[in-house]
Amino acid sequence: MKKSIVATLVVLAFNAQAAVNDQISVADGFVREVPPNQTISAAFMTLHNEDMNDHKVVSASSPAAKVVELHTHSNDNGVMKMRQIPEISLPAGGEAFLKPGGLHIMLIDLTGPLATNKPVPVTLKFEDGSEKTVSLPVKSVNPMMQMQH
Ligand SMILES: [Cu+2]
Repeated sequence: MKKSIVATLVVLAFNAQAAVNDQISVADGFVREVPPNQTISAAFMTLHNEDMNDHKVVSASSPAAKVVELHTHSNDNGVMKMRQIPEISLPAGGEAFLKPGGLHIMLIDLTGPLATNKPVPVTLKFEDGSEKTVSLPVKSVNPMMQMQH
């Protein structure tokens, strides 16, 4: 009897430590509205790591796009360029800001037109394999913030 209680506590403690998706909260998420003939878009959000350990997003997926990549922007001789990155760092107790002109989740080969009344599900995968799916509204973004791919 006592043994099984100990075993249960060990399992609970392990679970509490293991699931990164429970430590990460998502706010202010949206997907950029694009013209119906455009096949790429991007998702933006603020990720807050409530844990005392560093974590990271290692990949993302969405039924709205055939290819989903983690991207950032870099200034290449005055020209802002996007590039794929292997992960998005989530510092302990800190935030990662995914916003136009910075980090973003690239939606490539959209499977259909985006609609402002149809939220887009985006699934984030963390380094422990746990996942978090958020439903993001489609919003228009200042055209000046459009970036060349
Ligand atoms: Cu991009």
